[in-house]
Amino acid sequence: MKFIVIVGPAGSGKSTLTGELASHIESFGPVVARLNFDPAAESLPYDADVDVRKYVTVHEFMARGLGPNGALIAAVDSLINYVLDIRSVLEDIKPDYVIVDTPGQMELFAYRHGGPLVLDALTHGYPSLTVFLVDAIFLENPSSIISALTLASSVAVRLKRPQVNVVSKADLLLPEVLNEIIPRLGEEGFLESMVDSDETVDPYTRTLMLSLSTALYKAGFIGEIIPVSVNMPNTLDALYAKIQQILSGGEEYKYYDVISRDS
Ligand SMILES: Nc1nc2c(ncn2[C@@H]2O[C@H](COP(=O)(O)OP(=O)(O)O)[C@@H](O)[C@H]2O)c(=O)[nH]1
Ligand SMILES: [Mg+2]
Repeated sequence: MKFIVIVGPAGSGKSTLTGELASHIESFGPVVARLNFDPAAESLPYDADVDVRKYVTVHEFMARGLGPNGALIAAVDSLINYVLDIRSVLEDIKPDYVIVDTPGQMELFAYRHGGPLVLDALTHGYPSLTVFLVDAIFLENPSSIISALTLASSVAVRLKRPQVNVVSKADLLLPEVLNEIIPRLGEEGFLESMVDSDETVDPYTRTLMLSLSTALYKAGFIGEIIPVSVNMPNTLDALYAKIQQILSGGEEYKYYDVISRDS
């Protein structure tokens, strides 16, 4: 059993990718379990094999007086009580992969304790990785690219497992972004050169953006960013290949795409 944890902001395509990637992987033979880990999900575009809403829903916390956001946080925190049950249901299914569809409230994973804690408990003892989704609409200019990648890096340092960064809804990308910008993001100095040529930013913001770009590059964090669209099966092939490459590496797998470049 290997866990593929899909994380990303609300609307970035996590639930859709969970369903489509599961079917895609199954078409090659492996058994895949779809785990809905979002207690606030209204409807899902796939049949969940395990659904946390069987154990907790945001509605019961809202009925106790919490607002929607507080209720979700409390619901995710309370999942710690059910993780053993969920693991044993999964162990009975005996899947090769479990795809975990998470809530879009990024604070759960980027700041709060509960998100990483329940994911650690869920995946303990099994190989796992994060697939972080950046919505195609956030890749329009250097500042949105940098802010998306810094959010991705916040998640990586909190979840502490290998992470594949994906641009979701790649079918919506302008051809020049898909063909000329994304493939070059991992090149030394490329993001900095985009920042330099952006005349809309003031000097302070430019300095901050350049520092962040260089830091993300040096940490090997930009590496490869995989464009994925559920409407383009070849992109699902590329994502599955990357997942297999990382998860088959056992203890030896690389933390990110590329280990720190100046060491
Ligand atoms: N064009 C396009 N739309 C997508 C893709 N993946 C998801 N969507 C749409 O994006 C919206 C949000 O998707 P959803 O999976 O619910 O996002 P989540 O909130 O992250 O779970 C839905 O309307 C999906 O149909 C994609 O690859 N291409
Ligand atoms: Mg969803």
